[in-house]
Amino acid sequence: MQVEKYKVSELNNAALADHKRRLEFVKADIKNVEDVLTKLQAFQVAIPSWALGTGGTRFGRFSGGGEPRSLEEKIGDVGVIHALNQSSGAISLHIPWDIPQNAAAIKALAAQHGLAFDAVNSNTFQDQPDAPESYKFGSLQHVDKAVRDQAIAHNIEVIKQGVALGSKSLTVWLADGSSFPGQLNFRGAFERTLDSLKQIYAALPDDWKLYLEYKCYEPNFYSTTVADWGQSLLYVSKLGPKAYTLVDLGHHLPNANIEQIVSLLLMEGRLAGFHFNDSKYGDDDLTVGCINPYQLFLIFNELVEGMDARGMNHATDLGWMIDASHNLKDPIEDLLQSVQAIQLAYAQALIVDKKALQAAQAANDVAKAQEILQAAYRTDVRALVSEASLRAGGAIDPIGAYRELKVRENLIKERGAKTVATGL
Ligand code: RM4
Ligand code: MN
Ligand code: MN
Repeated sequence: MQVEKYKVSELNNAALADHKRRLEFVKADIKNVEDVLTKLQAFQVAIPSWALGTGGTRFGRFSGGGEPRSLEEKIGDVGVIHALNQSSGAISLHIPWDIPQNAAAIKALAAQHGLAFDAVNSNTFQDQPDAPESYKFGSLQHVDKAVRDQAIAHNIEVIKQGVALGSKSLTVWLADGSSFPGQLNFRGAFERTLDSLKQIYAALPDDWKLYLEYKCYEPNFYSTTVADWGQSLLYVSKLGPKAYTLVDLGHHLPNANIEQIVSLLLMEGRLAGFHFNDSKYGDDDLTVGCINPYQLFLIFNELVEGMDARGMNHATDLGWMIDASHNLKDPIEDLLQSVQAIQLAYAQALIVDKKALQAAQAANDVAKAQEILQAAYRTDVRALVSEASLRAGGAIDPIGAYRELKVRENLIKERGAKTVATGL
């Protein structure tokens, strides 16, 4: 379904007076407002192809209506999101959940919606029906070379698919690990995994990056072979300059200081980027910013500070991706909320008074430092995000527009009420 530009404009016109009033209010207190708006407009967050349908829990899946039945329809859904917010100009594919049969046609379709392909993701955490070897006891870590070879070959195949789509990075997330003490020799598993990763790394084109994602538990309950940022950093340091550590916000032990991890990975030049989501207990894959928006702001504060210190381009020098799953909400609404939460945190980080913060830090003025950070966090920057969207040709209120335009109702008419998308 195509979102008509003129309909978005009509809705924007109706909302314009209120929007302008809110914008003037927030602008009065912000010195660098044009800079913030320019940066917000440039900032794009990739939508995962596996999050466009309703996700399941361990016990069931309650599919919503009009879910995309094919990669083409998934691209159409990301096109809807991007048309409304002008900030979701990329899609990240999980293979083989999504296999582009005709890469040139898929690429052309994506381009029609203004979409590029972000990182491609391999999947060696599920057995495929026609595969000779099983990943029951791991993939790149497996004790049996035949299993490792199959997993390596799959990753190389995913790189090839990504090349055909114009992607520039491979994300490797491994479910490898062990569920019981004694099951695995940790050092042996590390060495085998490293050796497998080296073979994948060797197949990377020159301008590609390998993102190694860590996760402290699940599906293995005793150990995972890339468990935390230290272990990921160890692998990527041994692999070479094209390998980076990917931070998925849901993959830490409770109360981990993720912003500090982000700061240090950036300092080392090894931060790949993010799988954004939120969580209360574990890898809950909830809407970004729905549980702990302050943490998200603190992460962006480190990102802006650290990227500026290294002269990095905020929009292009890291991978910005969502990795979420929606059991109850309409996935498109959930993704619109997620992107907006990221933009809000980014905008708030951009308005932190950095000079004043540095001075407070140098003077050990703890209360002042907190005041400075929280002054930015407590600023209502929603009008700035709306203005960036408006200037880029999107909606002042993307979710409101999605509802007004009855997108889901139309998708149900087009696709039916009982469709099920591939993915989580
Ligand atoms: C994992 C991890 C990966 C994602 C899979 C589906 O927990 O977050 O990034 O590809 O889930
Ligand atoms: Mn992830
Ligand atoms: Mn995850």
